[in-house]
Amino acid sequence: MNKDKTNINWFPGHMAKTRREISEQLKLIDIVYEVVDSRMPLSSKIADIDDLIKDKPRILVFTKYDLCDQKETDKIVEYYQKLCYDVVTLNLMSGNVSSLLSKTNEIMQKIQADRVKKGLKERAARVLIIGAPNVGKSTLINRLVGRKSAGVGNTPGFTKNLSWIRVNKDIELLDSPGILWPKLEDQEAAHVLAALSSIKEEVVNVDEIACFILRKLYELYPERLEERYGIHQLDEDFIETYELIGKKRGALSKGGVIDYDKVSNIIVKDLKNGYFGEITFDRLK
Ligand SMILES: Nc1nc2c(ncn2[C@@H]2O[C@H](COP(=O)(O)OP(=O)(O)O)[C@@H](O)[C@H]2O)c(=O)[nH]1
Ligand SMILES: [Mg+2]
Repeated sequence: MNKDKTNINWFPGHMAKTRREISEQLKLIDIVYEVVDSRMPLSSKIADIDDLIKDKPRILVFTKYDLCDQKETDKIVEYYQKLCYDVVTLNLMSGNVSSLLSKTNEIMQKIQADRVKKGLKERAARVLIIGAPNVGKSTLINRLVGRKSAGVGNTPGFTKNLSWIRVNKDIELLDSPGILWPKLEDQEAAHVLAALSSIKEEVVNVDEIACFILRKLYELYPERLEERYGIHQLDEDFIETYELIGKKRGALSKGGVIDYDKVSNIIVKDLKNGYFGEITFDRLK
């Protein structure tokens, strides 16, 4: 079993283009919703986001709050609040986004006052959603918009027309979110992302991710490993561990030997399906 971490180095070529497009769109935007996954708010946070959005008002939206270890995630929420971020935690499965809407209106009041001072009319808040793949951007858009998915008009003058969706009388949303990538140079974060499925399965080695998950659970939630697999300790090369899990879960190939590939897949799927309970893989340093 290869227990060493290889380099996850997946960096799509169109990143520079996306950043340029977002920075053009920002001129038309009042507020940015920066979306992160509550199970990994640090690892899923976009690289160099502050350079990109500068002093544009922003709400840090923690999605999947229902899936996280709230005690640990709340420490990270508080960390950002101390840095003067506006933070909202959401369970998008419940569909309740009222905390985000009221925070948006709160921020917008100041922007409206500034507009009026400049002799401009008040208008609906224009919002752009940005975040890494799989953090819940599309789900958030659907929750905000509900069934009213019709565009509310185009703003010409850019390479492509932007189309806005009306959330309510106070808020309009740019119809497509900005997809950017976290700092993959941080290999710990890259592995957390891969484990919690923000990086496509084709570009990561499933054995490696499975071993990373075991190591992480052993470090942070050892009792969950014990509950699910009856494991009290990890061995150096994971062979005994795999044998134990394989036997417990019936991952045998013909002839009754443990099928290591199957075991890896079981571990990755168990995490994906929430069988280790509510977990948060990020910790503040
Ligand atoms: N349990 C739970 N699942 C969520 C939440 N938000 C998103 N998801 C799930 O996360 C997955 C990725 O969401 P999606 O909106 O497609 O992410 P996007 O790639 O950022 O657009 C989907 O399976 C969603 O159902 C949430 O708050 N709670
Ligand atoms: Mg999407």
